[in-house]
Amino acid sequence: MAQKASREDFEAFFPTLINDLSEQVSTTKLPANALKWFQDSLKHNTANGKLNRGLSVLDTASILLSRPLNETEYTHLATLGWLTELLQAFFLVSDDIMDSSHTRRGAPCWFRLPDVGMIAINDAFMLESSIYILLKKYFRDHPKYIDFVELFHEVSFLTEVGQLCDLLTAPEEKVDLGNFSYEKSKFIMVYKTAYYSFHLPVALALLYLQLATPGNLKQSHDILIPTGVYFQVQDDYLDVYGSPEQIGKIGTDIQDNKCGWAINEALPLCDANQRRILEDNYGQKDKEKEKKVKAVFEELHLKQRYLDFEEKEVTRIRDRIAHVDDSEGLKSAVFESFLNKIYRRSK
Ligand code: GPP
Ligand code: MG
Ligand code: MG
Ligand code: MG
Repeated sequence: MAQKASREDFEAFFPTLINDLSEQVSTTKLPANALKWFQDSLKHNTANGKLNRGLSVLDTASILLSRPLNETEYTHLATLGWLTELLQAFFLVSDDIMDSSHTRRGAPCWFRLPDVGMIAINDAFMLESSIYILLKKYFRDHPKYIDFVELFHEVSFLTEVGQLCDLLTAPEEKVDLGNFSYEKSKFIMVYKTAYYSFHLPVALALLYLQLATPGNLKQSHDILIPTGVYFQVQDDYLDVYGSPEQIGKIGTDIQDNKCGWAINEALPLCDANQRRILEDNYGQKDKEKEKKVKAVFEELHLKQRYLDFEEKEVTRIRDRIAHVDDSEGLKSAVFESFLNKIYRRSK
């Protein structure tokens, strides 16, 4: 029987990796304050998250093996899990600068800390580089070492493509709602979120266990990309409707002129008056204008439309999961486990 990874055990594992990275960076004989800075950045930027990506690497492997992991497997897979969390930390530190966000995981964004500022850009680079230092340390002799490296590089690139489109469809001071569409928002969601959040953890587990085949990677991709889009729709919904206490961050999408789920859901439903209100108030750094946009969303019953979307989409994904072909070692429980982690989430 598979075993669900414990969050506490997984968290308790991270200090080992901080030690490894500290040892590695100490070979440069860097000043003590710089070493401490790097350690603080590693801790702050990986703390208080949901850890869904990291835990999914462990859960996926245990499901694929149909048994609990042994000690070596746990060490290796927890390391791979933390590499997905380091990738996430790299993206979040950068994304918060680009989105002018204020809080993350219930605390000020890293770049908002008085002593940090734009040093955060270099910290983000170091979080990313840490992935490859640890990959080399633990997996240099693994038969799939180069596949791990390529997977991280490719998934990073795809995420950056998604982020580019997210930013380009949200120019500051140039609001043009005619520029938005459901197709654009879907593209952004697939690339900026789904690959690194969903495809990556499962692909890592498949590679580690040497079970990856072009067939099962494709199948898993075809389920996990729609799951990732569903997850980003939730993120966009919570940006507007979640409370900061609940989601750990203050929503910025309306003020940031983002081409996300809510505005794309609203646009085809608006009458001329509502459209004008959105044109006049969307995408401006002004709380009152943001409220006016939210009032139109309310009139259009976006909350209910979200709940309907969620049920329909989850039924569609579950149907795909039910048709998983397990002849190449894949198991539908891998995807169920992932979906259960996010279904009806409120944070
Ligand atoms: C989620 O966007 C996507 C990312 C965090 C990936 C960022 C990619 C980079 C290459 C930096 P979001 O802005 O909706 O996330 P959040 O709501 O958490 O700020
Ligand atoms: Mg953001
Ligand atoms: Mg963003
Ligand atoms: Mg968001």
